[in-house]
Amino acid sequence: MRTRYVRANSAARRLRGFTLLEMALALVILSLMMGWLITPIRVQLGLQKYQQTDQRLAMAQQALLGHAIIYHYLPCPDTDQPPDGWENVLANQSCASDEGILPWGQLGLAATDAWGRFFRYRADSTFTHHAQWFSVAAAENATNIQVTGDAGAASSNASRPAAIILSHGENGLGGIQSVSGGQTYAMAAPVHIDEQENADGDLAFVDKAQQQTGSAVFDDRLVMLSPKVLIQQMVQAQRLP
Ligand SMILES: [Ca+2]
Ligand SMILES: [Ca+2]
Repeated sequence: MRTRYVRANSAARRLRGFTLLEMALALVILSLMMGWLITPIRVQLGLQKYQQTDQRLAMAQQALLGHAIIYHYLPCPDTDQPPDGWENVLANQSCASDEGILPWGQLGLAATDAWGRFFRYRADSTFTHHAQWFSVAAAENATNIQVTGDAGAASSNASRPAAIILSHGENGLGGIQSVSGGQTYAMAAPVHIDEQENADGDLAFVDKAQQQTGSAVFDDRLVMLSPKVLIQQMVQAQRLP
């Protein structure tokens, strides 16, 4: 009787031990599988946000063209703090500043990129005066804004757009974050030299593929409005001679 009891007891213990080992193994396998699954999902979500941001930038570009065709000038940047989505124009009909936030409300666009940060917008003053409309000659000679592939390469073949719209990318550095309830806060300053160029408020910008230099990341997204395209569209719409 006693022997049988001991045998049965040890068999039960062995069974219990085996089950625990199995459970541990199952947990290890499960956590590995979760890791494999979650990583691609994370990558996919990241890509989706870039795609969404690129779409919004393309729509903003079209909206600027449409605005120029209707009103004969580009809108001024929104320079309110916090931004309200509407341009800031001075009494003399010029812009309060050539650079600020894209006036999304006025253009009927989404307020921010896919990460919830407002789009930076700079327009050449040639194209933004609300009373003195630009001529074809003035548009062709507008060379204020310079977009290059890398900072410091401004002398070699810079593009000279009429305006640029910029998303500060996934890291958002140099941008303004929109928080629900109308709250906003400034993001930290950029680390990458070319992101610094995009956030310093001057006439030079950098447009290139994502890049990591040490711990500094370049992930900005930029679209330009070409003066040529602008003139072409306005002539077609009979808004320019
Ligand atoms: Ca960035
Ligand atoms: Ca700059």
